[in-house]
Amino acid sequence: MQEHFHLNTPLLESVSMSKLLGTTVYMKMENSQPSGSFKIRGIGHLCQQLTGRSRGIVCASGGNAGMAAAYVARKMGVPATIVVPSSSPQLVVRRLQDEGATVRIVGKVWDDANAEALRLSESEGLTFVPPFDHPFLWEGHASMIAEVSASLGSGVKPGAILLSVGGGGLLCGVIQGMKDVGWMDVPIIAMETVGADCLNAAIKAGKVVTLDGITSEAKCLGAKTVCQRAFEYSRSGEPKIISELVTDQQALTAIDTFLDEERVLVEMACGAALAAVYSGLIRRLQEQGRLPTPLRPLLVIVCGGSSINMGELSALKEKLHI
Ligand code: PLV
Repeated sequence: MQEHFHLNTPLLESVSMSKLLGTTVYMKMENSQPSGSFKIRGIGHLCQQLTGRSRGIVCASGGNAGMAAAYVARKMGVPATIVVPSSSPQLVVRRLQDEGATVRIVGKVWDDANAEALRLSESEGLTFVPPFDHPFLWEGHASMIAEVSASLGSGVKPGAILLSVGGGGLLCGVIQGMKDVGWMDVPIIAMETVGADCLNAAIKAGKVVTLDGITSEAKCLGAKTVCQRAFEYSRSGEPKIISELVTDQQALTAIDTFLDEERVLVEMACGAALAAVYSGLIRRLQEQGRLPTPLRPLLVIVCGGSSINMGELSALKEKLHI
């Protein structure tokens, strides 16, 4: 079996973001992974650990976990069934089918699709692949921080790490990687959109809560409940997690700016993190003393995503009046 499915992605310096923030901004380009997002790291690792002689895998996904699972299944020669909610754009369904997966559309949001995936794993004897809540996923995602640390060179630490939160798997994986390289004193800025804000809601409530629904267009951030481990990290204070929200408009504007400046198209889930730079949020956190001034280099996890193309971008702009 091949060693792993993910690639060592480029760590690029963004001239335009560095100019905006007055510090060097590094972008970890997870959009360039096979299957289009960081998800391949965790899902590749998890499938290697769990799948063995599996009859097939089943994964419920907003899109990208499914893309990664379908890719890995194809490489491993096992069938993949991906369950997506009806909120996933048609282009995701097509891309999943192009990967060779059987696609089922069930329910309105990811949580509905997940219930169906669990049912299918039992009734059909398929290996269940969770998109964000599993230690093997976090172990796999952690490799991204090991790569960044190796690229930056020994002794160089970022001043903060900026990422998006859906169900919290990326957050847990990044923290795992930070533990491994001794970066636990580096704060994380954990971004969600209003209406897909399960981590922020849990922090406010002081306990894990389940959102009534997902009203954001960032469907790949649309888990109604954050994973327990992510919430525990947010309480532990190490690393410090700054949980912030942006609007869909801000996330969409960020995608547009990123396309212009870096010539890379990413989806709304990723736009949430980018918006922290472009909307002035990082600067505001510095003014409030929640991030240091001057700030050592900022590391942005460009998590990527396949739920976007030029048509989808135009449709989102129309819908959100931008
Ligand atoms: N997307 C998951 C969960 O959706 C999925 O099924 O694909 N950035 C991108 C591009 C993503 O696709 C996701 C998660 C995230 C960020 C957030 O990662 P998480 O869920 O590990 O916090 C409901």
